[in-house]
Amino acid sequence: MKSTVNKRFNKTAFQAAVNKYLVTKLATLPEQADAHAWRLAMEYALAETTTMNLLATEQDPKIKNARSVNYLSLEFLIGRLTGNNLISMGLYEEVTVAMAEFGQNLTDLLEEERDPALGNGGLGRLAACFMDSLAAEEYPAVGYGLHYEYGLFKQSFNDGRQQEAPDVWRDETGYPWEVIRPELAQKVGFYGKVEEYTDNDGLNQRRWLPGLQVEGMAWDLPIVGYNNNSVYPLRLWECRALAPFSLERFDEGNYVAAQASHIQAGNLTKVLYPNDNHDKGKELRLMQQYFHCACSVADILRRHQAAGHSILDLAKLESIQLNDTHPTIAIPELLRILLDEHHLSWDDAWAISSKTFAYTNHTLLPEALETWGEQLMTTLLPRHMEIIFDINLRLMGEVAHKWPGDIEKLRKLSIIQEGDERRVRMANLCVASTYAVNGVAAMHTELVKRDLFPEFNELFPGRLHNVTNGVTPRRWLKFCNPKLSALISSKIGTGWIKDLGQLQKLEKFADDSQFQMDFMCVKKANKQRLTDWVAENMGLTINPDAIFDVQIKRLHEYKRQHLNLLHILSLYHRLINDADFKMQPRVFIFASKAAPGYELAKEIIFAINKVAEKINNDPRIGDTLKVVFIPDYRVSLAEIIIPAADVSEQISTAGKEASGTGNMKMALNGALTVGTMDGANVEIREEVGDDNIFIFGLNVDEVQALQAKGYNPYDYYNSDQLLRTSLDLLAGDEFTPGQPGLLNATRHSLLAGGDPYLVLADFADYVQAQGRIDKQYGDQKSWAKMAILNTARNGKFSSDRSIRDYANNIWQLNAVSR
Ligand code: GLS
Repeated sequence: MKSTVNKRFNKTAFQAAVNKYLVTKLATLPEQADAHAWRLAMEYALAETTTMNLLATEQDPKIKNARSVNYLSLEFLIGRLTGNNLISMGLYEEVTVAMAEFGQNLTDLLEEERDPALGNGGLGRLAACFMDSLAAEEYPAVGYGLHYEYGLFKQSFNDGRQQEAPDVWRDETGYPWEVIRPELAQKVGFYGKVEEYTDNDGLNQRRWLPGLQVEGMAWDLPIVGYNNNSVYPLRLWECRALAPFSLERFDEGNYVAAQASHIQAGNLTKVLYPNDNHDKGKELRLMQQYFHCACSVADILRRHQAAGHSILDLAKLESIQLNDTHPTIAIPELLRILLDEHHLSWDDAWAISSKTFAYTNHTLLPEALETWGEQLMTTLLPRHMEIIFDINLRLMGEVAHKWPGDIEKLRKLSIIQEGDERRVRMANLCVASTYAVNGVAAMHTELVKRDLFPEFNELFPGRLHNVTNGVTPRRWLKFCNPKLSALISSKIGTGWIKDLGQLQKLEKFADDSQFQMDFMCVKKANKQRLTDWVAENMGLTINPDAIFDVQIKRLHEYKRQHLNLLHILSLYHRLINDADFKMQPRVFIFASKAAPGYELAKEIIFAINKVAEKINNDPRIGDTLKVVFIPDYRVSLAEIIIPAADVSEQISTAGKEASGTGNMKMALNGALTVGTMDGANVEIREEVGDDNIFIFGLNVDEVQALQAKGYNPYDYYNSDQLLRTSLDLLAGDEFTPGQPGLLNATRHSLLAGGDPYLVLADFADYVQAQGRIDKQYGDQKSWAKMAILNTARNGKFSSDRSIRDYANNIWQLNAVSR
């Protein structure tokens, strides 16, 4: 094995650095410092190493001359960095000892760190897992994102209703892991006009004269390669006003107006848009997107040219991966630079850009497919709009050539959507302008080919790929579940941390009684840890011997948290009204944020909270049924909940969840999935086998057939008594004493509202599947075996494998070890 940071660790020097930062950065002394100061000083001391390695990696000629990938994403939901970095650096034990000598407990210090919540949900978390795997696998990479001042809002409940508060993720003293890079700052323009001029060679050229300029400041976070010497940057751009601000206005003596541009510029990266799987089309959001793209593309070109490479070789050395359509404007931005600044011909510019960009589609939901009004685009980015029209003109030419006279095809494939207001379809722009497009799970990719882009698939054969998502085993097994990690390593060694497929070796212990006991003992300890957390933070007592049934993800109708709620209501009803009804004690655990503007999602949260309040305090129920809605779901909470899960709820309407990644995390940690044939559930089932998963509900084709035929939720409501009784519990004042109808919004959406996600259609089958789970849990031995097999057979879902798939099939990238 190569030399690693670990072997160079010098405890005395490290402790001296911690002392130095306590005094110089935090103005305190070891005798006076609180946990907060100790934690920061420790991080500053550790960041010395990561910053040095980041620079060394960046300067390494091997890296400069290697082909690399640039991962552009508006979201990186990185979570706390310290624990994970310690593991990657191989310093966890050493630093535990070094801090203990200061009288500080490392685990407690790690709990001090705020989560940088620079993303909404799965899409942002995937980007973070991918960065971890790029560094672990040593594929040269730079992540490009935004340095939001406020991350995803903090959630609390007031009488069961979601409240939002701003999330300040950085300390007043700064965030120790990041380093500012003023020499990498970029200027970014907006608005203004396009001008035609004749250059020195007498050629007609076009150029954009922006009306507003801002500055993009670069902040680098270190992405530390596991057990190697590579540290790649996650480069986050912060928007700042350019100084001196608007001189023109200043000269007019209009001091306040001059400040206004400062305020406007400062607003651009103030806050992350809190929408998951939903496009709101706000001007400020488009400005964020362009700001992100302009800074990132400029930086990619800067790196490329600084390494001595010709612009003509860009596509040979750089691949730019667009994480969803959010960074699509990078395409016209690169073209603009190649055309207007490098004065390449269209064909030459296009040859470069169309071989540089690749695009990942993360959703089929129509409301999430971004479009931007032509007028807004023309006002904000006039030159880019021209270039988009030029791309479309050529695309329409290709379509007309392939399907002569087929107006319908032109209409469908056009980047410009006609209508009262013309709009730019960002997904079409992506498919037309990239060399590879991928879906995120096998079934999702099939649906992209079959339903979303069938014509594009014909027009550009071979462009559409599948790369099934994955999760990093470092954070989602080794770090979050140290007890299970130790048990696994005691049986099969530690190779699984870098090669998750090795978990297969556990299969041979699935029938071993001792191993089953050890495995369930670890699960119990993790459930106890969550139980303690809930008691301490929510004042609620739950029983760690009950089934922990977990649904943690963004709140969305398609994810069907209300299907879960209906099942809970049915259990409650039966426990009270049916003396013969028996069930294993169960704790239903939810954690979820709703987009602040998504009213129904917030109503569903309210309903779950109100039902929980009643059930948890109903003496007739006792310990048998509990419902816990943990507020402020975030990465660090997931790290406590996932290892404690017995049952993983993955119950989206078939065809709606592109992949899911929580499903992978929980299965990996030994939870059994109850799920629909949707997203990556399909592949999890393939891996674990039908006997080790609880599949229920309509499949995609059945969903589509039912909808085509005309779905009527009342058909189910009228014919299924348990369903009717459960749903009607929401109508009265059972859970809101004295205030009947308060929970009606949820019920209404499922009946008169038409039940767009077929909750009622899947209810009966879901209840049955839950019955099978209840029965199975009664047989602890066979449950243990199933849980072990889930851990053993989920190696496929490592993001290391996803990244190797991208590297081999899309990016054509080689690893560079240093
Ligand atoms: C999402 C999908 O909804 C998830 O199914 C998927 O796992 C994730 C990562 O590919 O991307 N798309 C989205 O807009 N938010 C997501 O979480």
